[in-house]
Amino acid sequence: MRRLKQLLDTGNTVLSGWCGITDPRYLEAVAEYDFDALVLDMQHGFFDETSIQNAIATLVARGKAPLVRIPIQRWDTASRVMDFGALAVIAPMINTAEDARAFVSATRFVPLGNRSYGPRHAASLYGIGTEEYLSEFDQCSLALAMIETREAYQNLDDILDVEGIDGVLIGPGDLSISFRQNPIPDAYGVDTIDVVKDIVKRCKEAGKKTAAFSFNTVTANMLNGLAVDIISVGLDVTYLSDGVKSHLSGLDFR
Ligand code: 3PY
Ligand code: MG
Repeated sequence: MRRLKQLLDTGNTVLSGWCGITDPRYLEAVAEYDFDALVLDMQHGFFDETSIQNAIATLVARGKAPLVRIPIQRWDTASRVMDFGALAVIAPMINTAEDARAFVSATRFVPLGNRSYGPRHAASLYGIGTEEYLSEFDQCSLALAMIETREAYQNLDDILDVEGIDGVLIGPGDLSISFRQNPIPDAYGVDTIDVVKDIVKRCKEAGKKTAAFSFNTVTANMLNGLAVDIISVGLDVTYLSDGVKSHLSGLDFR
């Protein structure tokens, strides 16, 4: 539970994968690789309340930090996945300080928020008592607001000012869609790359953590050059398709 915080506090980049496929055997296979964390995606991925519990437990058993992206404005789910043991909740489409305050209210205990008491499962998952969990969890877990629209960018300082927001996760696809007003994304393209750099810079100035999604090692290395704290590389569909591709390439009969 404390490793994610330790990595972040010591300035180490957290390397994450990204999964929306819920089968535990599949997650076990991904968790064998050199990831510090995995994002479990309830927004565009297939996790429901049952599969997300199993997935979180699967990752905790393998020493990987479970980071959960909830569907848009599902504050009930934000609290529940923390009760299930998520170490970060990622809220998509946080566009205003009001959105950010609702997010904090669901993910923080008093006095910062109004998270309802129910920590027994998470505490036992991490092998600690509920009191220890309560005294530590607010320090060990992250509320990450996704900045992925022009409106969110315009309101960035107000969002960062909300106490209890630990940092942002940049969604490069939606950000480009919003800026270009074109449904075909151009992640990290010419229209938004300077915006991405500015988001990272302003977060750092505000003392908040930065996280971002990347598709491949080229964009991941670019993000590392910007000193982004949590970098996710690829997603389950590409892990699978690249694996299949590598199995089939080199056959001399196709
Ligand atoms: C985006 O790029 O919009 C994301 O949400 C990352 O998955
Ligand atoms: Mg998005």
